[in-house]
Amino acid sequence: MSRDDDVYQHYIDGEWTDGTGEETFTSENPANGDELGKFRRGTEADVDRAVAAADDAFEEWKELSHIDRAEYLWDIYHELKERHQELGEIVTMECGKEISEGKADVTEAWHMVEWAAGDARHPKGDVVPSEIPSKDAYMRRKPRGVVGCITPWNFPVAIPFWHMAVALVEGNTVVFKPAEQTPWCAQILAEMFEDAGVPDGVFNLVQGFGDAGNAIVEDDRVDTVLFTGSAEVGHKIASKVGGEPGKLAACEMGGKNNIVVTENADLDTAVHSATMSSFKTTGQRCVSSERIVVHEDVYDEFKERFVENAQNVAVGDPLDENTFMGPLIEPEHKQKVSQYNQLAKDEGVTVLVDREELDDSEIPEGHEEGHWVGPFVYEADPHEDLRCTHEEVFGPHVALLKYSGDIEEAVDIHNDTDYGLAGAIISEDYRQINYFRDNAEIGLAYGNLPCIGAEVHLPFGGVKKSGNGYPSAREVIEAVTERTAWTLNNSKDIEMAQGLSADI
Ligand code: UN1
Repeated sequence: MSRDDDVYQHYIDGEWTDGTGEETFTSENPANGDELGKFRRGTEADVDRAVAAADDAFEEWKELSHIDRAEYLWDIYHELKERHQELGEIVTMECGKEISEGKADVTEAWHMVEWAAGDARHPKGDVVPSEIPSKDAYMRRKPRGVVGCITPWNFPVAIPFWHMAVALVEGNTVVFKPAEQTPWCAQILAEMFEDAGVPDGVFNLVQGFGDAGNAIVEDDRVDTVLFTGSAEVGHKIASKVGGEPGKLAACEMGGKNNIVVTENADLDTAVHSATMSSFKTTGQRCVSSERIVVHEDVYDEFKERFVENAQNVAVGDPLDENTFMGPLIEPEHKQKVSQYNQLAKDEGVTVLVDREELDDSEIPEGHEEGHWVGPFVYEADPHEDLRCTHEEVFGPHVALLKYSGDIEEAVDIHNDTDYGLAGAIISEDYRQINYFRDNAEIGLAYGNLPCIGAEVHLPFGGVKKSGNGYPSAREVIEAVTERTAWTLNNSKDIEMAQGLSADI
């Protein structure tokens, strides 16, 4: 039972529990305001119990083989696949992404599980020739211990598995604090861990807010903190944990991502890629694009076609397959997006599309309480230091920035933000494409594609303000394992590297 008195509980040490707090909170469907469930709000004491359970469980869990640990995850993999439609709809109901995205979230989760569990059958570690022929040297990985996973609402199934799947297969135990906007999805994941028979304490769920997340970050028994979310919170976590010897944080944060469209770009590809990058998930991906940098030779045609798309993309019920954009996640976020739209106007940009307030006729019946907003598109001078073109909005708020020079100028404009997560170039000239690949300051770079839709077996992370290690996908192994450099002497003589004398 994950519920008592209609309030969902935490999952700690293999048990569903109310925890110590009195407070509860509700999850609401952002498309219509319907209540989806009531949840216990976790306290520092609940985190303390969860970390203690994870710490105890680590001793036995780390002794299992990778293959045995992966067995539990294969069960979850099958369940994710079997329940694809149902879970996709739950993702859509809880976070408002249109249904194909809700289902893709679940698919991405099982891809991550498949990657991590499949990897258990691949011997890992490097055999490195020693400079002394009688010595063998190699690198062994060991789990770090307790891993705290703090995840965002916009990929409520995929990102928890980005964090947890590799961590668990490598032998770590986990304390999971999901975003307070999507506790229902987290609850279902916890039930999957219970159903799979994962040993008590290996996986723990504490529902709640920032204070619970902070308790994870501050707990000395937590060895690694994995965080995906806002730059503001990520920077605090990185600096707090960075000050503690032996503890590690890997944080993946936001972006102010660009699409560069050069003078020889295929405009069908350009308009298609920019529309997807800017408006899928209603702009609420950390890889969403809010800046389109377009060469003057193709600017007018690109603008006309992109504006037409922005005026016409279907905003509406995310469970309807014809919808392109669902609602924003919550009223506070709608207010933030609206403030940035106003800021752009105050900063003197030329507004091209303003669908911030949708017509009543666009709002589906029964969805009047949704947090609706449509695209907002404007043109601005790329060389002006405007807040609206440099700060992350996390919404369908897009600047068209015209340039007239060569690819170097386009990439300079591209790099002129504090962030460095994702970006794309649309060009038919391989020299321009290669220049972008080598000089764009980002972790995820795409050619002739949208800048969304990364695959789990590639590294996922950014540079500058966007990243501080990789809490996800393929590279997460670096954050959840220790490396031991092991050197064994096969001779009776002791011979040292670097010509160091072994005489005593
Ligand atoms: C995020 O942007 O918040 O690359 C995560 C993508 C997805 C993950 C996005 N695979 O669009």
